[in-house]
Amino acid sequence: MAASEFTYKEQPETLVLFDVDGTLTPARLTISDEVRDTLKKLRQKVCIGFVGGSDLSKQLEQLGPTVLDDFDFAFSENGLTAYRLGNELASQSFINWIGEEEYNKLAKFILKYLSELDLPKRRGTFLEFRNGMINVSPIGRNASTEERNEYEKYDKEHQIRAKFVEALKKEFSHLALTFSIGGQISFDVFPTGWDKTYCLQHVKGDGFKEIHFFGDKTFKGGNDFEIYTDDRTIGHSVNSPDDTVRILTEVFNL
Ligand code: M1P
Repeated sequence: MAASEFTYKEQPETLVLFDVDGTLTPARLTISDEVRDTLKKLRQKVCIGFVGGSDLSKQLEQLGPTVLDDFDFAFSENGLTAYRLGNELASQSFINWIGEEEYNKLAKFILKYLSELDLPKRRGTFLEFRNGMINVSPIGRNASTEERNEYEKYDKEHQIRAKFVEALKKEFSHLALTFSIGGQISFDVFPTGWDKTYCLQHVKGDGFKEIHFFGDKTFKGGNDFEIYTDDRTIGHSVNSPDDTVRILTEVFNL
């Protein structure tokens, strides 16, 4: 049975979850009025939530300052930071899981590897420490949109991130870590299983009969793959926010 807070909706037992970058917004940019209006209409019919790899501060920038009110569920860092109707839910942390000693070794290895890379440009924030993961960026998270696009091309050609991930996998094979290249300039590191399927445990108690997931990185190795292929979800693969709007309009008769 649907939770009482959702019974005003036409289909309170349906949840639709969205990836952020490439699905609701262009990579690292803001949501358009068209997507916002579509989500408003959709929310009258079903429950909606986002599940992003980034931390909440990025989603506040991209989806707007009222993001916690605009979605029934807000999942940052794959659900390691989680909100239901604006209230924060209990969660775990990466540092508690890995421990200071192993994290030190990991951070030292990463910083050394980064310092030895030949790159045309470097900006700032190469290692970002988050609640549920760390994020590693060879160019640095302060890169502008133009610098991001340049780096992405360079990375495709030189496989910087792919080689980095291979080196980390080799060095830290004793830890159950997953390395996920989800965006343009970085990769995420988190305990295996703490991918986007992690957020599904937060909606278990709400009695959903159907959970849809929309994402763009649904291919093997992409950070939407696990939740897109999970038995608990109906997956929709999209190639842009426009594509998301098109499919939503069709599937939910908006
Ligand atoms: O949401 C996808 C990814 O978005 C960002 O990636 P990048 O900065 O490389 O484009 C990051 O926040 C990353 O953690 C996240 O998985």
